[in-house]
Amino acid sequence: MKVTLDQRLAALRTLRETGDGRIPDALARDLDAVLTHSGERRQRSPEHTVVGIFGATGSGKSSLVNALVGADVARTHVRRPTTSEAHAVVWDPDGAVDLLDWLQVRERTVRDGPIDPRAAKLVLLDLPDFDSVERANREIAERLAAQVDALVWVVDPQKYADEVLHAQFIAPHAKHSAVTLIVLNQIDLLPAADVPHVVDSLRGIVERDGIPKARVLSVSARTGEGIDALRKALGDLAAATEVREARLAADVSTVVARVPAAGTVTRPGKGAIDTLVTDLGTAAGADVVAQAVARSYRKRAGQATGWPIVSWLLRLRPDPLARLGLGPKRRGENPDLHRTSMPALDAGARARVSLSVRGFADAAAAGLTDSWRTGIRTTADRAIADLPDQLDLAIARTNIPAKGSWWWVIFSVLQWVSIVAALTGIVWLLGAAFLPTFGLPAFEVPKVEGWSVPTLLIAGGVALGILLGMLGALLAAIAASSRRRRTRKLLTASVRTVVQDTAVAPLVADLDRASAYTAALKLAG
Ligand SMILES: Nc1nc2c(ncn2[C@@H]2O[C@H](COP(=O)(O)OP(=O)(O)O)[C@@H](O)[C@H]2O)c(=O)[nH]1
Ligand SMILES: [Mg+2]
Repeated sequence: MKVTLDQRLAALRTLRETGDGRIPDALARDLDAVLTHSGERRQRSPEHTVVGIFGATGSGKSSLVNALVGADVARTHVRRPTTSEAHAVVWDPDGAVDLLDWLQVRERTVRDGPIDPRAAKLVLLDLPDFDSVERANREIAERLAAQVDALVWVVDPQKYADEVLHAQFIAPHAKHSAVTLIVLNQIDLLPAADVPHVVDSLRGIVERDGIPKARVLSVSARTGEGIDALRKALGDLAAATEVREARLAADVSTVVARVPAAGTVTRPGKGAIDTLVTDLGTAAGADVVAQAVARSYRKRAGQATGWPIVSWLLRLRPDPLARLGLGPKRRGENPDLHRTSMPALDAGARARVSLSVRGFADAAAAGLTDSWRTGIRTTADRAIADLPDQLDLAIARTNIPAKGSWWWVIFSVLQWVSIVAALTGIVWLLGAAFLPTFGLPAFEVPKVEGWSVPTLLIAGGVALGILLGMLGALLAAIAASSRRRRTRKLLTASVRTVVQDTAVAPLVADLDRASAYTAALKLAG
């Protein structure tokens, strides 16, 4: 599928946006220049073809323009030492005025009768020497070399092989070959037999400049030899409606050739994200909290279901959850204010967060080039700075299972029943033993199968109490460990949200940006 200039320019814009801060400043400026230039040129007369005549001092640019036009419109060496301003020759000023204003070409000559039937919309520019001693002149030539639709390089037999001419001026426009003509002027100064050799030699040099496709013509502005062929060549350029686009396309190619690749993008897999979540959860104290939930549960279960004679001792121990500033949320309580007082992210934990996030980011950036890796690291650093508070808040906001269990009440009631039974037995026995000493009537202690009932009550009460205590402890241990797992799961879910929003999403956004950049580079190039 052929990519249109519009698509390439759109891709160039994407490249500029996604590459911002990732590509060298000078390149970014040149991308901007191409984007601005293309936008501005396309707003102006697309029918006109602006052809610039470029060359060194004395190569005969002005003479050539005069020869082409067939009149002395341009100032030549004889009358004035140099051409210090661009001078335009137009045949159809309608629409060309705006174009010339944009090109900042003030000197204009309007002519009748085009130099070629197809060149009615031609705009011919006689330009200052690109090697002028005047800097302002050189700048005009350079600026217009970037703006015109087609370029004609004029060389003469003495200086056609000049290194500076080729290396600094022609070669940088290599991508513009489709809109470039190379003209060897002043062939009247060469023996006719030598002309083909010089042209061949020039063609060889131009090929080495990287422009194998450029047309090379030989002319004499003085004798008029070859001028008709040049007129025809300019007619070809003017007739080719795609010339203007070809120039812009060449600009895009030239600048895109300098845009560095971003490397390969590797998206973090589910495994890597899971590991990061687990690591950061641990760093944020999720394990500590889960452990505290289990311990707190066992402690409170012990208080509620243990043998009351000894279980009250448990009350003296502090609740591990309360110590962390966590516990069941009270109604109307703002969870944001309910910050944990646990040492969630001390220096060590912060170091672990930093290490995990860096490792994660480095793995994601592994295939990328330096500037992109640096960008990803900056994103990672921002995440590392934000994560401690976010994680702390996530842990504090999580509604952890800190309430008691329904079966504690049953155990509690049964424990009191066992106590009451034992006490009843004791009082009964004491009564049976001591009432007669106070002169009160003695009573028979009833027996069941040879066992005295009060003794059975005491033994049964104590045994029930101990049994209930042991069973309660067993159930509490099982329930506590399930709560520990549930807490870890809840905390992991909270941590995952934070890690996703604060670390993974921004890093993936960076990777997406690199992908968009890579796709744009491919499309624009
Ligand atoms: N013999 C000869 N002289 C030329 C030719 N073209 C230009 N000249 C002379 O070269 C000198 C410089 O010409 P000019 O057009 O001012 O060159 P510019 O500086 O490139 O604009 C002038 O003296 C011209 O007469 C040519 O084809 N043959
Ligand atoms: Mg001149």
